[in-house]
Amino acid sequence: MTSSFVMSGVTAATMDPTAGPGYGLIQDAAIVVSGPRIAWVGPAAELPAAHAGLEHRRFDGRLVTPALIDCHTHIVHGGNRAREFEMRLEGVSYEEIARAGGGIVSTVGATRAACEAELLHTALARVDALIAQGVATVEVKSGYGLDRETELKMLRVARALARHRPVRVRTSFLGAHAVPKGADADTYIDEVCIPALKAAQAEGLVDAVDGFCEGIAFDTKQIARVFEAAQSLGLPVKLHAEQLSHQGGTALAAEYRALSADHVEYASDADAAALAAAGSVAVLLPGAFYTLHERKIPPVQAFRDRGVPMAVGTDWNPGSSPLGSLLLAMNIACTLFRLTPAEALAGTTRNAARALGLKDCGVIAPGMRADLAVWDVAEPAELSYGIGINPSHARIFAGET
Ligand code: DI6
Ligand code: FE
Repeated sequence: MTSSFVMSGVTAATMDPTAGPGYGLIQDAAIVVSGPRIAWVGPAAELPAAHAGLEHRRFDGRLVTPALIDCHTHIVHGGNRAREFEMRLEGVSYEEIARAGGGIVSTVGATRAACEAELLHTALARVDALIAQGVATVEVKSGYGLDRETELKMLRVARALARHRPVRVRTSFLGAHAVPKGADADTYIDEVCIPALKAAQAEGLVDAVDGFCEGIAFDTKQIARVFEAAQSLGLPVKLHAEQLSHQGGTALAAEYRALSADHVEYASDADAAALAAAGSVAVLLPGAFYTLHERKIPPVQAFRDRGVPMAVGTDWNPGSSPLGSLLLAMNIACTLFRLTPAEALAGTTRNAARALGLKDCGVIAPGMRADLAVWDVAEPAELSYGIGINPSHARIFAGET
């Protein structure tokens, strides 16, 4: 049941860009929630008389932010790859493991073997962990099927998550994630990936189309064919680009006015300029950087200088980023990529919404969805500062607690 109420006794980090850079902080704030939307936010002393008679819920000076948005995950998958973690610690690289038939392709085997109920069960546990940290919107990718049946199965499970939990799910079709064992990459793209995309779209399972542009995956020509198919279906695109090497994926993504280019460790200054011109978001995924012992830091200063919005996601997947905490992703983004805590929070709210093409969340402002997170902290930098700490006090999802 949604109702109308006033959240009072809060500090609000509105993340409203019109309030200037930083958190858009309002001390001693009040937030009016009206059904599933925010009706008003401002200093409590200025609460309009029209709202004064509503039920007041007091929060004892706690911080309220937009609910968090994890804009890049692979939380629907079978199995785990702990053995590869051990192998990497023994000195074998991620690429070597992938070329030897491990990596993404090994998760494909486990995901094909799992039934929908099993995949849903494990994915719900992951969604619960995110929700417990104030997350209200989660992007979920396919990409561990690499055949029509399993890609669609993954996307159906992703859609089911939102029927089982108070969470909003955006799906990305990631058929171009890896070349299946024994297949030819071009044949796979044309005869399996693109037809599977069309079938998934026909079932209403796709919100965006993603790919992995990398030496161990697909080149720009192959990804361009997938993007052409996406465009003909009226679907926006995004891309895993420049993660392990520079392949030109970021420029390609910009050409197709992608919602986002993700990872982008090896992106150049020219890539940053292209993203800025296209209005695309750079999604930083520090969990994969950390897990793979990467050295090349994304060109954060170039993104700042060019005005490229930066988002931060978990990339939660069983191989390169078994990271189930968006708060920890924010911490690593600050410590290893040198984001400011304000940039990290913008990266999991306002800019994460933009990376998903969502205009109704990620900011506390009138008319926005009442997706809010209440934290047991005094100031917003604490959200990025803590390591492995969860200060979540409450979460409001579309106006409901
Ligand atoms: N880049 C990533 O970090 C994940 N996918 C991708 O294209 C890794 C997926 C995996 O290792 O299973
Ligand atoms: Fe990923």
